[in-house]
Amino acid sequence: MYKHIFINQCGYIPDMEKLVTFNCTGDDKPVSFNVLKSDGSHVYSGTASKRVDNPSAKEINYIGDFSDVTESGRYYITADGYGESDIFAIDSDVYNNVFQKAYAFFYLQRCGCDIPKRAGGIYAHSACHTSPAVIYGSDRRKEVSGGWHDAGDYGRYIAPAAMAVAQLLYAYEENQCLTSLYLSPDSEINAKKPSPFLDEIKYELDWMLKMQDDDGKLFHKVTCRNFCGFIMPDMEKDELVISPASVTATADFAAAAALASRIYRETDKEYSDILADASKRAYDAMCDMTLEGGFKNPPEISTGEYGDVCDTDERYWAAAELYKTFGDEKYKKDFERLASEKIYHGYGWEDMGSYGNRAYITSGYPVDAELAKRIKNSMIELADKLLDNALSDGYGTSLTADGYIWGSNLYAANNGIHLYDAYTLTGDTRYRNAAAQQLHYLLGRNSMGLCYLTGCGTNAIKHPHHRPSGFNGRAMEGMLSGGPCSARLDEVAKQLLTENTAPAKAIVDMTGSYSTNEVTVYWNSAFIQLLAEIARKSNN
Ligand code: G3I
Ligand code: 9MR
Ligand code: ZN
Repeated sequence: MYKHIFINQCGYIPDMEKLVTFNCTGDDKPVSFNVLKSDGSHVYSGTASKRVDNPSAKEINYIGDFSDVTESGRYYITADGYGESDIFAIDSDVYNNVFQKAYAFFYLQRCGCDIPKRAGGIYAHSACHTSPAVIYGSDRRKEVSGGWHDAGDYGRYIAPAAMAVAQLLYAYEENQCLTSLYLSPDSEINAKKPSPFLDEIKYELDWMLKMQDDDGKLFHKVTCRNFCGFIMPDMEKDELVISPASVTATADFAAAAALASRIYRETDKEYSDILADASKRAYDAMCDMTLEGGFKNPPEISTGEYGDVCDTDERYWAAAELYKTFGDEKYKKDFERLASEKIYHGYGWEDMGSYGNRAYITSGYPVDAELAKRIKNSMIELADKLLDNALSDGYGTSLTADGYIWGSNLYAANNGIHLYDAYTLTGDTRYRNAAAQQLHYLLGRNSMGLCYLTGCGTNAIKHPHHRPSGFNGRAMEGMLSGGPCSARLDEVAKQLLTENTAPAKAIVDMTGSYSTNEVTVYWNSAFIQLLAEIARKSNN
């Protein structure tokens, strides 16, 4: 049955703001609705009177508020002429299972080791991509096994890896109540110190360390020359090639390793020192590097490019992060010089300024108070724009109609993080509420009525562009789909979507649609960081 009532299918923490969206297909007037317990007993009546003309979904929406329902239980919402919503739960631990699944994904993306049947189930495989890779343009070979497969493909790329590591470490810093609940699908990992959560991130960092050349630079990526078919990772036997070093990879690694060095310092001094040394060597190498126009795929290589014409925000992040960890004056000077020209923002793989802002304004070493203030104001200004968007959207998303680009769900999640930053800076709960709305959007309160995280909620994505899922005919659980992309950039999207398709509905839940329905480790990391922030106990 077609749905007209939209909520977060994974549910709500009791004292959260709870909003429901009605897609008006009949009379354009406020909607009287009821909240019922799953046994049919009535608990609440309300009227959805906030009317929104929604150009992103090409709908008229009415928004209702049922925040007053706070008792733990299972519920659904009904309204005359609109039918029934999905069943959802209200409970303080409602996101624990969602978190567990979304994080177990990283273990299942591991490259270069056996994923045994007892841990991987149908996604088990033997150690993949273990042969030494040839360095592009040379006869040299290098052992670079390990790390996570990036996405639906089996490439391993440094820029998005650095982003994922940073976001997961932030999640750890911000909500250890949640991250300490994590249990790896591989029970042997659960004995690892200090925690299975940090052990998973170390798996990626160990690989990133191998991607550093003797001169301190970071190779951009390691992949086969082309994407393989829909096979399991241990079936991809083509030669591995290491692409040339790039400024973005080198700067991103310097930054992520500095951040990690700080966090592992408390629990594993030796590892922290290894990361510190590698970080500083990468930073020094970066200072002497330029790469006009950014990394471009060599002609023989057609895997993900992760090109980026501007590497200043990566240098900016590196300078701030190394200053926060090591305190050397030169990093401070570098950051302040770049920040005096422009304050950058972004938690993406391409725009990374926000990581730098975060490091600088939370540094334990002395900072320029006036600059720190300007950065904070700029962060709040960005959040104000996002808050405005969220309040004017029928589903509370911060995306505007032109924001449904490749990986739009990443931008929804990251905007939630920007909003949460403003909450941290000001204590104004409007920002936190709007941040939470981004989570609700991803988990079902959207015009597709889809839970964009596989294996969760009542109506989740079932056919993501993900090779192990496609090969087995069953979606791995806990993966965030890229989400609506109105540009129609793959054959399936071209065939099934039209120019008239509403931007927020430009998604095809079919394996072939990589531009709307792929998954990546860095979309999941954004989701996990947002979840960790929203589920913080100190919020409640
Ligand atoms: O930066 C521009 C922005 O200025 C403009 O307003 C906007 C409007 O179109 O586009 C922005 O560029 C987008 C770019 O990502 C940066 O975010 C492009 O449209 C968009 O097509 C591009 O998509 C990237 C895609 O690769 C194609 O290059 C995705 O972000 C990126 O996640 C994806 O990465 C792939 C890897 O290559 C291979 N592995 C899977 C992975 C996920 O699909
Ligand atoms: O599977 C690939 C996916 O990870 C990438 O994001 C996407 C865009 O670069 O490309 C996918 O691979 C497709 C290739 O580009 C064209 N032939 C079909 C491949 C998917 O089966
Ligand atoms: Zn592999």
